[in-house]
Amino acid sequence: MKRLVIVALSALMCVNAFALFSETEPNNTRATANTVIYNLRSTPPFADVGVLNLTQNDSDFFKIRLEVGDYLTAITYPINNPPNDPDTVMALFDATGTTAIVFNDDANGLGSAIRWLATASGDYYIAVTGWRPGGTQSSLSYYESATHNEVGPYILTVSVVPEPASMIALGTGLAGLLALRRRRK
Ligand SMILES: [Ca+2]
Ligand SMILES: [Ca+2]
Repeated sequence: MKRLVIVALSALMCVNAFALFSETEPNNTRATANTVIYNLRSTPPFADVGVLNLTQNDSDFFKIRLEVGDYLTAITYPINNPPNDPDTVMALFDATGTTAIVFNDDANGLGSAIRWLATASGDYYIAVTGWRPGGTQSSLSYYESATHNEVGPYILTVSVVPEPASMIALGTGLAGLLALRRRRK
């Protein structure tokens, strides 16, 4: 019983997978998105972090698998002159849509952050590019046909946790196990 509780607690408390991912150019479109996060994916909760690089007119696309109820958080952090350079813009797209599900320009300094509770299971794409004046930051073309002068390294962290309901269910189950254990003593 004790071991079961420890295993359950570990599943609740720990990040299952953690790896430093990188990018392979070209990854400037949804069609050429890097699958590194996609391939590393394990059962949530999990998190990964990558140190990536923007060059002039560059964008970076990463494919990720989400199931209904998965809560995605992605954050970019500029390294050159933190937290402002390079100035990033980030968006989340599904497999076919040309309008972002969510997008953000500045969240921490000029870095970006997005959060989304998946309402449909499927493949999604995190897109990061450099800020430029004008343009529509929710549009796929802002990322796939980027024109900007934001150059330099940035950190991208990606985490996925289960929906709150399943976390509550797991917590209730743990409380039940502990109560059962106390009664048996
Ligand atoms: Ca790129
Ligand atoms: Ca920004």
